[in-house]
This record gives sequence, C-alpha cells and structure tokens, in this order.
Amino acid sequence: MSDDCVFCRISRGELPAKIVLEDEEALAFRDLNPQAPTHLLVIPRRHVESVDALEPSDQALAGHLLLLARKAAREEGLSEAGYRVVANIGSEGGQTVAHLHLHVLGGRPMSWPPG
Ligand code: DGP
Repeated sequence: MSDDCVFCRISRGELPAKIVLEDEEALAFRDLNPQAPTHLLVIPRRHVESVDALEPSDQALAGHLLLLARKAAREEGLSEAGYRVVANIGSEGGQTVAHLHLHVLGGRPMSWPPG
C-alpha cells in the first residue's frame, strides 16, 4: 500500500473511478484518458510497481489479473471482435503511474507496432 499512489487511492475508495469489476485482490475501472472506445485498467489492490516488480510468489496474482482482464473484456462485449491487453513498464515502456496495471483496449481495430 502506498499513501499517495493514485491507484492505491482508487482501490481504497479515496478517489472516484468508474469501477466495472472488483474483488478482494483486484479491480477494473475505466481509464480517465481513454485511447479506444473501451479502455479499462486492471490493477492489483496491493501496491506492486510494475510487471517487472512481480516476484515468483506473485504467480497467482499475475494470473488473477489476466483473468480479470478477460472477464471485463467479455462483459464489455469485446471478445468476439478482439481487443488488446498491454502493460507499460518503466519510462521507456511508457509507464506514467507506478502501480502495476493492465490496459484493456477495444472497440476499434488496433495497429501494430505500437508507438
Ligand atoms: P500508463 O501510461 O501505462 O502508466 O497508464 C496510466 C493510465 O492511467 C493512463 O492511461 C491514464 C490513467 N490514469 C491516470 N490517472 C488516473 C486516474 O486518476 N483515474 C483513472 N481512471 N485513470 C487514470
């Protein structure tokens, strides 16, 4: 837990967010600055800085986040057409919030490679 981490504060209900799914371990909410018609963020409640900070003991949590991303995508109606799950890591990876999050993007065709 981190007192001033924006995603920890959302997880604790101290900052508003449009939450679409939540459980004891994780939550999914709408990105404030959406890059696609549907843009969700999936985060662990526990403060983990990034995918790169995951430990072998976090295996269950890592899987849980992926399954929550899949569940949220299904509930948003993205599964048939397809969607993208991406994690930005560190400064060159484009990470701006230092709390692990999976972006779930859908509702339009995605291009590759990413910028
Ligand atoms: P990244 O660049 O991968 O670290 O993505 C961080 C995302 O978090 C970015 O798309 C904008 C979003 N974001 C930042 N602050 C907030 C916030 O307070 N609420 C919500 N819902 N999203 C936020």
